Amino acid sequence: SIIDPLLRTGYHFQPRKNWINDPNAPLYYKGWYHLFYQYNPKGAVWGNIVWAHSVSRDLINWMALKPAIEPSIASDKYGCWSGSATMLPDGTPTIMYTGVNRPDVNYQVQNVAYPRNKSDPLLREWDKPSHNPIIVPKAGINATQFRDPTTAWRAGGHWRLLIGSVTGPAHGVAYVYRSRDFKRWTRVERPLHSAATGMWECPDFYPVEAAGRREGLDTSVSGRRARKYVLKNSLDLRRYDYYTVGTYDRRAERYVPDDPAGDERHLRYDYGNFYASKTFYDPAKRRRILWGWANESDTSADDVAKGWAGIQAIPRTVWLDPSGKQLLQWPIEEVEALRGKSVTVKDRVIKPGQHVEVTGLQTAQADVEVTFEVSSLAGAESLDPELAGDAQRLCGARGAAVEGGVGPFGLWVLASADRQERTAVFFRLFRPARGGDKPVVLMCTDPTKSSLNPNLYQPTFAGFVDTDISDGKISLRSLIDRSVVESFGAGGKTCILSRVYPSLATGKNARLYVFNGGKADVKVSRLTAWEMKKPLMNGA
Ligand code: DQQ
Repeated sequence: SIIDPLLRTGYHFQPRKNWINDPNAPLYYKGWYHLFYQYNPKGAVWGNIVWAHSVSRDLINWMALKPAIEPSIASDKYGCWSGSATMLPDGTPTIMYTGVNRPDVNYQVQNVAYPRNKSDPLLREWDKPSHNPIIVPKAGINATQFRDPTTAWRAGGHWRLLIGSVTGPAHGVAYVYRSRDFKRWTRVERPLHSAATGMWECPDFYPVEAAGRREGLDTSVSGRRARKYVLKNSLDLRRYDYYTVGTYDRRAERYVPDDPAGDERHLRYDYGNFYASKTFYDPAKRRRILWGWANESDTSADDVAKGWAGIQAIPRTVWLDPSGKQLLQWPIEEVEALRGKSVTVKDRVIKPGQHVEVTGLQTAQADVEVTFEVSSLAGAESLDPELAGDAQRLCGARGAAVEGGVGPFGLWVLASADRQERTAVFFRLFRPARGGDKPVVLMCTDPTKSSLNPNLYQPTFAGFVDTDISDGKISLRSLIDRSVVESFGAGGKTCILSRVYPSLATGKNARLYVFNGGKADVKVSRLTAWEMKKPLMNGA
């Protein structure tokens, strides 16, 4: 079993102990970042859900406060589930969240809470006004699948918010509710959007700046700046978050994805372990920040033995890619303040079948940035048309240990000295698919050799990288944190978070390598690895 304290993360968000899941109502107020999250005060499995609360000056060093929202009224007596924050025009933050109001079935209603003392920058106390619940499921709505209100946005005298649900057997749906006074909410008959994906949990909906511009927009921004919107849903059935980019017609209260097949293509924030995510607008640095939850991949018996389960991914800045077709994501710049000792490798050619260790620093808790260069794409493998559209299956069939043409090349992280244990984060190139002219770039995380412990969930995670690799260059960044490997391909086009639990490659015994499992030379143009310090983490 896994009770090695060296597997506990160092700089990813975690409380001192117990179970955590969804990030809730992230917000910035009077110089402090707030994060609330789903939390079981009584143990390391899901249950007894309250809103735990932490505050930070920099989104990296965290101080735990007492839970902000706990069951206390009829409409949240059996659980305070996920929700979001909205800033009212006078600067008051409000929280809207789902309450479970029946013991026998998970009957869901929506509640609101206000800060008791607006002059407290830490927003320690929250009041639930007597007009709760503010939204209840009426006829035609599945009351047991009706939850996770979004941040509300305002235009033309009306507030609007979304609630995730399902209609019929399997249509994910985002209902729109409108209000003038934030108290009485009425449903707009037609939902904002829906698709045949199963239940939509934790919807998120926000405007983005013009393609390629990194600046974020407040959720209520309208007019010319808010030409494009992002709609994200968390798929209960598949346990991942997907999004589309599209346009929002405020009058009709409808959202239309730009890509008509967007709801089938399933662009994901992250192709690994990342769920129930939520963004917020940070007015201090004018950016939109994404929080997402990563659960454990060990057994729940292990979680009980460890006394903790679940982390939040490193907050990511999100913005629209220059192509306008997808988002880019990058770890918030503040994480770089944790960088300590570093080692740089330059212009190092890795021959076919070779691996090179990056020595001179500890890498159990590290940040690695690397740029690879392949001299020729001529030897790239051809793509099996059966697998061409399915990154996950493609990588499952051609994992890190399967020799390729150009690639697999990348990093072995959290590796033991004998490399028996290693987690591979890598790229593999394929000749252009039929009809295409660009080589197909696959990014994978292969944890199948990550641990000698046999009782782990070790799925291979993969996504395609929509990048022009004609100059032969591609970059990779990995945030390594003891039992987390969080990777960003091609400047944040494709991201993969994976949980691994080495038995040998822990603490000082964790090593870092660059490997090349293809038939063509690969050059490391530049690699820098930094040891990462431990921030203040909720008193742990
Ligand atoms: N988790 C919450 C729900 C949400 C789900 C309950 C997503 O509100 O739909 O803990 O992980």
